[in-house]
Amino acid sequence: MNNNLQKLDFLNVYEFIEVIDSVINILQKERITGHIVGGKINSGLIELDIPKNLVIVGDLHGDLRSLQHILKEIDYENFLSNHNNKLIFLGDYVDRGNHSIGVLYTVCYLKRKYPNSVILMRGNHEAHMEFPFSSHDLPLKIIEYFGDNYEKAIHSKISTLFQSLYLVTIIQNKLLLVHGGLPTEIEYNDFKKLIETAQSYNIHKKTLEELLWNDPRTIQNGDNWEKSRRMYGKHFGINITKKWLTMSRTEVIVRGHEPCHGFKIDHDDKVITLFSCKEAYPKFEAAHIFISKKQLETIHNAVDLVPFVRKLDCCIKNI
Ligand SMILES: [Mn+2]
Repeated sequence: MNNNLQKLDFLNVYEFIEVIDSVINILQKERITGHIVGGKINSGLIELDIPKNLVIVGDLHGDLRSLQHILKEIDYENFLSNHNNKLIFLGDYVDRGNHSIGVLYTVCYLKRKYPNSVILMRGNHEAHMEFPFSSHDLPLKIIEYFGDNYEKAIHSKISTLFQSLYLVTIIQNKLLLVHGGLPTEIEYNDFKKLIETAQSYNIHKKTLEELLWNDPRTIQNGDNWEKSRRMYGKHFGINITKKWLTMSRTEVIVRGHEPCHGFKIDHDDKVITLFSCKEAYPKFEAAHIFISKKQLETIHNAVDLVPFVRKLDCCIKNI
């Protein structure tokens, strides 16, 4: 592992702020130019051609060890040096685990060094300003790590970073990636219009809430959605999934947001949930997806993706 990523225990506040600042600048520039190698950007939406190789990482929740294992497993320096390869994070970098600061630093370090290869998406844990909840322990971690003096300044920078992260990634004709789920009150084409006409990064708050907080479920009463047991968001049904897949001309939804044994499949094999951390969820398993262009071209549903899900235990044995 690269030196800068190894000595995270000695990370100082200036290094941390510097990397966060750089990534804010990169993300703002990406939105202004509307361009990333192999794709185009429209505010919170990225549309990519099928990458040469694609890695997808789900929720990390401050689990630096799992993240480092994944990076070793994919030989990240080699992988990311080719900007036709993409490493996409589905969000939820922080809270629950012990190393939120280390995970945040690492993903930002990667985005700064390999801006065209790394895509950082936004999870509900990166939207505590809009949708506050009690398990948001990042402010405490900032104090633990850097002391009281910097908490406000760092927190405000991190909030700017979070608001610049991507909400939906489309891999042309194949995958739609989102942290939580699909909105029930708006359709994909209207979402696209909303994104295209948005003057700022803000989109309708209800839509943002659903993208970050929704979960796929079988809805019993034949409706398109039901109330969620979470504080925010809804359960969306298979009809919503089908509608969004048709309109976005993709075949599978890839999302995070729920602990599972590495992955789980919903909605007639049209939705796969990916989970990539273990520290805060010892009863569950961590995994990531690694798939080449050729392989991705043969994918038509979530079951087809399963051979390309790599569980963390396999990675640990291989190191
Ligand atoms: Mn989540």
